[in-house]
Order: sequence, then structure tokens, then C-alpha cells
Amino acid sequence: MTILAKASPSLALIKYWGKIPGATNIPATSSLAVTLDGLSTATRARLLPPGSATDEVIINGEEQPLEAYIHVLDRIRQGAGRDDRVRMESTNTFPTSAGLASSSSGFAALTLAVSRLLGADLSTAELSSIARSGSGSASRALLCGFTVWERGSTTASAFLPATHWPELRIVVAVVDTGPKSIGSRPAMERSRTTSPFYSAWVERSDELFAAGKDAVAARDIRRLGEAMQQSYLSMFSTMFTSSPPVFYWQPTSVALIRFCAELRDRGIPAWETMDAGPQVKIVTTRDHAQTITTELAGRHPELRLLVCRPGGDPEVSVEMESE
Ligand code: 2P0
Repeated sequence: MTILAKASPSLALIKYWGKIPGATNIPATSSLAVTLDGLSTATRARLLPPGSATDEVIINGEEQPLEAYIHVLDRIRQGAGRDDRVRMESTNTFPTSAGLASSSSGFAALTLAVSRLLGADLSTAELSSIARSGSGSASRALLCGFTVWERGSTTASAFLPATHWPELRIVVAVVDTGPKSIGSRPAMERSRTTSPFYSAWVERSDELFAAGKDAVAARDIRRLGEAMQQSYLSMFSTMFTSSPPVFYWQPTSVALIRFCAELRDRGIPAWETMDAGPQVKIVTTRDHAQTITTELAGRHPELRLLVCRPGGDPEVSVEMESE
């Protein structure tokens, strides 16, 4: 028997950047996110024969070192009261390690697949907490629609369902699919330990989190966009002022930031955000997504464009092997 689980990436509108020291992926800032329908990680999990010494993790066809996964797998085994070794194979429908939150959907899908395989009877909060111990943003990807993950918390929780704002659209402009220059984990630790702006970022984050939640609740894209902008630019200010500095932006990223400002000057809601990579995600509404993608494709024909909606309900199913 194989379990297939699918989960979608979590895009932070208000960012998580920095951990509380001494704990496993406990955030120093509260984040507000939307799970992206249309992109997903699919993970198949099956039991290895009894007596197998180690687990096996394969991502996009490549076997991975177990170090990053063993803690999550051990927590699920503990929850299930079983000691089986498992084999997992994951594939993404979008570029891995390029600032598209593949670790969020990856750890969420893995947690769902293995917990079902081992028959672990875990609540959504427990699953979110386990996924978080693999990668912080995976705590949010375990849930669909609009999610929150509060400073100091071990689990994310649902904020509002996708149906609350079905007209919202996220245009993802893939600027570069190569692996990033530095992983988000060491980059956020470098921000925490070396940026003189880090404490200001953490202090400001509660206010931006509250503003983002109010704006989503009111479906007010301008207010959401303004809070988003302050959040991602404040986050990047801690990266730019780290020693040595962390630069994920590329010339095309900057061109797209300016393109969004130009669209807003023309009355089109186009609010960009960026994560640990050069990709630019543009938050807009259904009525404007087509104009934005058409103009973007005209100016930057080399870009891959993806249009997503809020959603991303995780799916788990059983695949029986044929005889
Ligand atoms: C976020 N990012 O809120 C922020 C914004 C990137 C920028 O969460 O160390 O892979 O595994 O907890 O979740 C990316 O970092 O970091 C991330 P770990 P993660 O989505």
C-alpha cells in the first residue's frame, strides 16, 4: 500500500523571518499567509521491509541525506507508537529551492503521507507542529486558505477559508529557477545575529501582522498591499544589513517591483512580495490578473508566469498496488 499526499506552498503576506534561539523553528515574528492553489508537492510513502535500517527520502528523483527529515519521521513514529522505516518520494510541480516555498509544501505533504501510512491519530494542530519541526513555513502549508502562525507558537492555525476572498489572485513571476545562493535557514540566522535592524524588524512585526489580518478580513487589497510591502521590505532590510549581506534580488526582480508601482499609478492593484529568492509574487484581484500577466509577458517574455488562487486543501489518498 502506498499513501499519496498533496500539499500546496504557503506564501507569506506578512513574513516569518527569525527564530527564537534555542528552540526548533519557533518564530520570532507572527506571519499571515495564503496557501496557493495550483502549485503542489506530491509525496508517496510506503513501508520498507521489516528490519530495514534507515528511512529513504527521494525528492525529484534524488536521494536526500536523512538529517533534515529524521526528527519529523521520529515524531510521527512516536505519535503512532510504531518503529517502521519508510520510503518517501516527492515531486514538485514547481521549481525546488528557488524561493517558492517548496520546503513548506514538502514537509506538509511528507507529514500527512507518513502519519496516514503509520496510522498515527494526530490532530491538525499536532500535524502542523510536526511539519513545523521540519520547516517553519510547513506549519502553515498543512492548512488551506488564509493562515496565521503567531510569534512563539508551535503550530499554525486557520484564519479564514479560501472562500472568504475567492477573487484574490497571486501572479508568481519565476525570475530564476536555479538554487538560491544561501538557504533561508542560515540567512535568517545571519539576520538575527548580525543585522543591527533585526530588533526593529521584530518590534514592528506585531503591528504589521495586525494590519495584514484586518486587511484580509475586510478584503481590502490596498491596505493588505501596504502592510505586505512594509513586511517584505523590512525583512529584506535585515538581510541587506547582515554581515556578510544576503542578496536574493536580481535585476529582473527590481524591474518587476518598479512595474508593480507603475501599475498602481495606473489604478491597477498590483502588490508585490518576495521571499528567500529572486521570484516576485504579485497579489491582485481576478479582474486585473489578465492585464498583469499580458503586460508582464510582453515586457519579459523569458519569465515563467503562474497564476494562483487562495486554496490548497491538502489531499491524502490510498493507492493499492495491482497484483
Ligand atoms: C515565510 N520564509 O514566512 C518566510 C518569508 C521566507 C521568507 O518561511 O528554517 O523554509 O525551515 O523554518 O520556513 C522560508 O523559511 O525556514 C520562510 P525554516 P523556512 O514564508
